[in-house]
Amino acid sequence: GSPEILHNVSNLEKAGILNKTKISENGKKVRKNWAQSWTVLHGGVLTFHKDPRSNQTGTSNKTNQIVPEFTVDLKGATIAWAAKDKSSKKNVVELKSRAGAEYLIQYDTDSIITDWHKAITDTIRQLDME
Ligand code: I3S
Repeated sequence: GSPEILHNVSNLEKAGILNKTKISENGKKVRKNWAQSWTVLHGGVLTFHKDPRSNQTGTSNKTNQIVPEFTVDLKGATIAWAAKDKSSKKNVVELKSRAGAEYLIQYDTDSIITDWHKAITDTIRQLDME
């Protein structure tokens, strides 16, 4: 019944717009493909959704659908502020999954990326204790 625990639980749920790209898969570098993504942190999993604007087919009714693109299981993942040589962008966070994939997430507004960094860090710590 501690308020700290309640506070942490609410921290583990988050959603918003981020810029993201995968940078490696199975230890192999892949070409960056920066794209804006509706990003949801829920149940220890990050889900990146396709940018609806990249999927427009005229006036079709599908243009506003939010379609998941890929997920990152945060169990066993690591997070760090990215070194300068990882990207020319500001406020870049590097996320490595236990499965061995690496991603960069980025947002120009300091407070927004700081909140994501904290939420993901807290989630990883929480999962490590389970
Ligand atoms: O780390 P890199 O390879 O310099 O990343 C840049 C490239 O992916 C570039 O596209 P091309 O693959 O067409 O060269 C992107 O447009 C840049 O955004 C990437 O660098 P930043 O520094 O923005 O992460």
